[in-house]
Amino acid sequence: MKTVITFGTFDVFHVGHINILQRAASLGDTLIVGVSTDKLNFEKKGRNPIYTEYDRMKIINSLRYVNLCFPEESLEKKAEYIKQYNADVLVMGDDWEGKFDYLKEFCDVVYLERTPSISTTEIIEVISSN
Ligand code: C2G
Repeated sequence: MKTVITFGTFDVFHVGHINILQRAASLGDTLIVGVSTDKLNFEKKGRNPIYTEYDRMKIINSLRYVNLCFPEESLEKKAEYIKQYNADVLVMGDDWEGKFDYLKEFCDVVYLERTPSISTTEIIEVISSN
């Protein structure tokens, strides 16, 4: 049995998120998703997500190819989460290419291509300009 783990904010959930989660799930038998907390997001991006962490986790939890999701409290805790959940593979979008190679001592690290032409930031910009 192979366990895959991935992380993200998944704010204003869109098809790019679906695509990466589906591809991540297809790399193993179990998919575990760490969802960034509102606090972590504020530290990373200087703004709060549109959807709260509770709603973002509820959306991720409702996907049939996600087996479990948990709050990701710190970017630096990835090694801890990988060990805690016995993950065999870490999947990240290629916007993070190379950034998590140091975790290769704990599991395989795979970067998947992002879906072009869609992002939470662009969706927010389009909505607020209308
Ligand atoms: N993604 C994608 N294609 C897009 C947009 C996003 O494949 N068009 C992927 C990202 O590469 C990421 C996942 O969807 O793997 C979640 O994206 P974000 O919510 O933007 O994640 P981020 O804020 O980068 O958080 O510990 C790492 C962080 O939690 C990652």
